[in-house]
Amino acid sequence: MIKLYGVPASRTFRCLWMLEEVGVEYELVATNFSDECKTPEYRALNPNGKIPTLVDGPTVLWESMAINLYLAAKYDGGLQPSNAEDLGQAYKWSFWVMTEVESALLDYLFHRVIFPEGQRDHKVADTAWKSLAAPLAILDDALRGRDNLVGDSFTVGDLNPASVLSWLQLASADLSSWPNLEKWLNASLARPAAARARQGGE
Ligand SMILES: N[C@@H](CCC(=O)N[C@@H](CS)C(=O)NCC(=O)O)C(=O)O
Repeated sequence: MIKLYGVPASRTFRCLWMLEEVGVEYELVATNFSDECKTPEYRALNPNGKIPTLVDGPTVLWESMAINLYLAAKYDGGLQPSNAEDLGQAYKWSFWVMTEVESALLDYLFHRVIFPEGQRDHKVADTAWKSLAAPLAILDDALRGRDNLVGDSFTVGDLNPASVLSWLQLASADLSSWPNLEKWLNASLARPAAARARQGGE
């Protein structure tokens, strides 16, 4: 059976969401991101000592976006774009969200919400928020007049960026400047599979 190592309140959520969408049987092997992912046994699977890691038979994969692109391609959950052109777009949004958005969004989340008040640097949060305006506007433009980023149904090309941007919801960020993005993100995160993933799956 597929094994996913991690905990829901981490980037593991992204892959749990994908597994729930795909509907394949899997086991979540609870592995936290402090000490449990630093053991020699775990590092043999993922030398980075980070979660998540997916083990599917002989295939061992790390990097959350790669895991999800693999699951979409391998299992027939309807989340794989139907042609090479749309697949290219799904790769684009997956790499883009990791390179252009994730780091600033994490700064924003930690310094606005996660750290205890005394450890928050509001300047870091403000700078991060300013730097997010351009990429969020790009996403908003791409979603004008459409429900999905890629093709005409929900695919991994939506799930991957939405799973990263779920941190905006966690931070209760005001998205009213980007109404197309806000509508798409709310609709994506309201999917039953996303709700199950937040609880760590069934
Ligand atoms: N690019 C990796 C990042 C993985 C990552 O940083 N995971 C965090 C938890 S959300 C972690 O394991 N951190 C432990 C550490 O940095 O020591 C991915 O998307 O899978």
